[in-house]
Amino acid sequence: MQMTAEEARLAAERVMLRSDRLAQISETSGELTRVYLSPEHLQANALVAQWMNEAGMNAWQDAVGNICGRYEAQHEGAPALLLGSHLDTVRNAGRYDGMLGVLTALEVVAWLNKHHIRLTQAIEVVGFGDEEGTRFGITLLGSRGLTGSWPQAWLECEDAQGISVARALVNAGLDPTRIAHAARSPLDFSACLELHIEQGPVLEKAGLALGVVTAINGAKRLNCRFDGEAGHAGTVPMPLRRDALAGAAEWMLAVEQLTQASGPTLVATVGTLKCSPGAVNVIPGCAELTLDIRSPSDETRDTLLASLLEKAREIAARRDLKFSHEIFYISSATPCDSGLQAALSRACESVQGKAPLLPSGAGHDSMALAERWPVAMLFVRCAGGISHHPAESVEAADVATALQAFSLAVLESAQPGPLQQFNAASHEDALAMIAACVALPEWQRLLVAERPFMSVEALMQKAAALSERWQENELAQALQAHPRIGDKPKDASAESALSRQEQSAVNGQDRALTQALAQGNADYEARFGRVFLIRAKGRSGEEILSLLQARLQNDDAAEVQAALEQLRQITLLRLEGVFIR
Ligand code: 2AL
Repeated sequence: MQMTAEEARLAAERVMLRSDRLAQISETSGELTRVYLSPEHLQANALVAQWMNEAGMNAWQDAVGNICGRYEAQHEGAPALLLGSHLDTVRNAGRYDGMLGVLTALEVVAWLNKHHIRLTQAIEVVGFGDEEGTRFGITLLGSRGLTGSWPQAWLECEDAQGISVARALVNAGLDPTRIAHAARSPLDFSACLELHIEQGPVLEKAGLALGVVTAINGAKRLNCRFDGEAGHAGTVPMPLRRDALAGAAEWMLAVEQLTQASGPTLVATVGTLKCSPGAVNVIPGCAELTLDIRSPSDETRDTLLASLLEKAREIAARRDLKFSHEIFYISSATPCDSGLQAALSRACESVQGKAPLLPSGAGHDSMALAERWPVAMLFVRCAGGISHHPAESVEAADVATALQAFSLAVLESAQPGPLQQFNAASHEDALAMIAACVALPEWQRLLVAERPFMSVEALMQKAAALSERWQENELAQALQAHPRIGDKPKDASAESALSRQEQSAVNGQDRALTQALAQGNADYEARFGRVFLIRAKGRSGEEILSLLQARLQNDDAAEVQAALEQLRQITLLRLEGVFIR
């Protein structure tokens, strides 16, 4: 079942009309400005709630003013896939930034509802009340309501009229003492998908309607300064000058060149420059400038920043200047979940043949949501990359393509992943899911008893911690039926199937290797009285053989520890195979 091109075309038409309709709800006539907790915000919420109801959802406004709707799963109360974006705007805004994500999410649900499709997970659509931070200068109030990470101090922040967040909540009919009621349990949502306009020119340049976001860029901002010596513009010969602005200028060009040479996803900007004394006939003694540097990876950002600062120091030394800097803002990059990215990529490939990957240079609700849930984003091309401007625009045809792709990704993602299955399964079924990882019933039982797990990482951590308890007894027990390395397990058990895959490097044709391993296994068994065990995945036959020979030199106690370590590695790799799609 898939949204047809005609269904998508009609749904996109509705999205365009509804975007126009929402754009009329503005505090300024003739332009769009809709800020958090304003009468217009509440009006937009009411309209979206009505559309949610029409799409077969139950709608409610939460304790921080987000408008939320739930489309129930096959079984009531199942965890939900969260879709949505924000309904607030900057001043004199465009009509798609944020709203497109809410309106397309509604269309996906309306389509499910029309075809009576209930998924294993529910769908919740949220129109966040504040992402832009236009009114109070603090951002992501809506999504941070859901994550439960509103600092108490936010209630005292004031708008330009001196109205505090607390007062604005009261004025909007909300209760500042009930903020925590907006927070959702980590188990409420399996994941979050946000569709958004790109707000940049990359997709338009590539000639594609859709792209999959790899990460939301992290940033650092710095105040920088070159100090030299002011002097008479007429009397000081060129070689004797210590011109701070000339040093800064040389550095600015180096920033541009080094950043460009560092790869397409890094950006660095010198956005302000002030020189003093600042007179036509005076050599600049001081140049102050700011640097903004962003990247989808904190590591590559910091590597580039180190080389930019090194360059500044080198320029300063050569020109007899002093360079100094201070970092005044840091935000970490938000990587998108790889499984969800893959689902969005498959969906994009299916509707537009290609799935370009790109980072997001702008901040989004998903940044906050990622504190609790896996997130991913689908970008839609916008004309000229223009955003935060009334000229912001998208093509209805692109919205139709986006709806087809987004609905495919939703269908795929709202079916339960292995972690949800494991969390929801009966005790016996959950045991069966992990039975082939290691033949240790007690370890299996303890792991199953620890359910539910909030994430695969949490499960892996618990599994690793439980495996740290293993001793010689567990080793003997786990190895009772374990195949020798180099032997092809012949039975049809799930564990044997895994073992065959893992051992592919030594299942090959190399007779000399096979013989040497057989001899090594026999020596090992004679020496230690159990099967030689090694994590085979990722290792060549030669490496395995040389490790086998090295391990034969171990004393008994050291070898127990070495074998246990291998057993842990094999078990955790198998567990990853079960839970990471
Ligand atoms: C194995 C096995 O089955 N998988 C693996 O990585 N190593 N067996 C063994 N004797 O080392």
